[in-house]
Amino acid sequence: MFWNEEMETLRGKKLEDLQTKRLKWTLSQAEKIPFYQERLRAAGISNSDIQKRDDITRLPFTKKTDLREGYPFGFFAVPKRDIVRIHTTSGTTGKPTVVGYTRNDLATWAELIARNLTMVGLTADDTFQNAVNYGLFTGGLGFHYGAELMGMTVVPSATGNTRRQIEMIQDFGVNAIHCTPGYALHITEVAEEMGITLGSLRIGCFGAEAWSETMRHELETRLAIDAYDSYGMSEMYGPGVAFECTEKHGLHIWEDCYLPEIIDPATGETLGPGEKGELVITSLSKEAMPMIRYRTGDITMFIEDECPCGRGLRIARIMGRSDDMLVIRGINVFPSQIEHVLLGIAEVGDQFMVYIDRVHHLDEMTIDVEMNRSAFSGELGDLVGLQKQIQQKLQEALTLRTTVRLVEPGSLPRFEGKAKRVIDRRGDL
Ligand code: DLL
Repeated sequence: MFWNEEMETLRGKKLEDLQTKRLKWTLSQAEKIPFYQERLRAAGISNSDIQKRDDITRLPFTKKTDLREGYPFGFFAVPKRDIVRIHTTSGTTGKPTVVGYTRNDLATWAELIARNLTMVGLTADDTFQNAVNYGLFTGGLGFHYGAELMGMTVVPSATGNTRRQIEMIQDFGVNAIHCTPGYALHITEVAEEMGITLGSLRIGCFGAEAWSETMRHELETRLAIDAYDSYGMSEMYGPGVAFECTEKHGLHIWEDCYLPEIIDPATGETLGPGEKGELVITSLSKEAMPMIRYRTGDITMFIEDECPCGRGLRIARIMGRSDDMLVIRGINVFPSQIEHVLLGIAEVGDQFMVYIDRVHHLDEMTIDVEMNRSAFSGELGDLVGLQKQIQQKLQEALTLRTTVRLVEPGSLPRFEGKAKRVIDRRGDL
C-alpha cells in the first residue's frame, strides 16, 4: 500500500535528477542564512559549484552545537511571518534547538507521516492512539496531522494516566498505537496487571529512542501486534524521516526529501553500504530551516539490496548515538546492548538503570535491574546466583565487568517520553 507511489518508488536517474535539483534549491535557501553564508564562504564553495548529487561531499557539515549557537531563530531562511509553527528539541544541556516550519513544511511533513502509516497497512478505517507528548516535542503534532491527513480516527491521548490509556484502547477499539518503545512496555505491563487483553490493537509504531529486535519480539508477543520502528529528529521536521515497511528489515528513508550519507564519525570520511557509521542528512524539501550535511549523531548503516515492498534505500535500526555512546575503561558500550542482554533473561523485567562512576581512577558500571514479578519471591537475598549469571552474560556481550544489583519489581522509574537510563557520574568527581 502506497500513499505516494511515484515518490516512494523513485529510483536511478530520475531520483538523482530530482535530488540534484532539490539540493541546489536547498542551498539557495541556506544562502539566506548568515551562518551558512559564512560557512560556504570559508569552504570556498557556492551553489554554482554543485552540479551533481555526489558533489554534496564538498559541502561543510552542520553540527548540533552550530544550531544551539543560532538560538532562537538564527537558522530560519524565511521571514518570521512565514513561520507558522515552532518546535524545540528535547536538549538535555544548555538551550534547546528551535525548529521552524512554513505552511509548506507542515504539509510535506504530514505527507511523510501518511506515507509511513500507509506503508504498514493503516487506512482511514483505522483508529490511531497517539500516546506521546503533545507540545514542543515533534512526536505529538507530527504524527497527529499525518494520521489525520490519512483520515484515520485520531485519539490524541498524549502521555500519562496509563490505566486510562488502556481503557481508551479498549473502549474506542483502537487499532494502532504510537508511543516510545519504553512506554509501550509499560502499557503492556499495566494492561497485564489489570488483566486486560488489548484485542483490537493490531499495529504499534515505536520510536524516538533506541530499541532492539528482542524488544520488538517482546512487544509483539505480549501485545499480539506488529511493531514497527519509526525514526526521525526535530532538525528534519521530526518523526517521519525513515520507517519500517512490513518486511521489518531496515527503515526506508524518504530520498525525495532527505539526502543521507554515512560517515566515519572520527574522520568525516564517507562510508559505503554495510559499513557502520554516523548518519548525516541534508534536507531536500525544508523551506523554513534547510539543513546541510547535518550530523545526526546516530549510528547505523545503509542496506542497499532490493526490498520486496518496492521502495528504495533503507537504513538499519539505529544502534546508538555517537555522542551517548559510553566509553567504559576504553570500551564502547551502547545502552541498547545492555537492554538486549537483559531482555534475554527470563527472570528479570524490562526496566534497568545504569550508573557510571569513577572509583580509584577506574570506570565502574553498576546496573540496577528490576526483577520480573513472577520470578520474584519477595526476597532479594536468594538471588546471588541470578545476579552472577547476569553479570556473566553482560561480560560476554560487552567484554566488560559490571556490577548488577537486582531490585524489586516496580521500583525503578518509568518513562512516558524518552527514557533516560544512564546516569554518568564521572564528571562530578
Ligand atoms: O525523537 C522525533 C521522533 C518522534 C521520532 C517520534 C520518532 C518518533 P528528537 O527529540 O529531536 O526527535 O530526537 C531525535 O532521537 O537523533 C535519535 O538519536 C533518537 N531517535 C529517534 N527515533 C529513533 C529510533 C524525535 N527509531 C533523536 N531509534 C535522534 C533510535 C531514535 N533512536
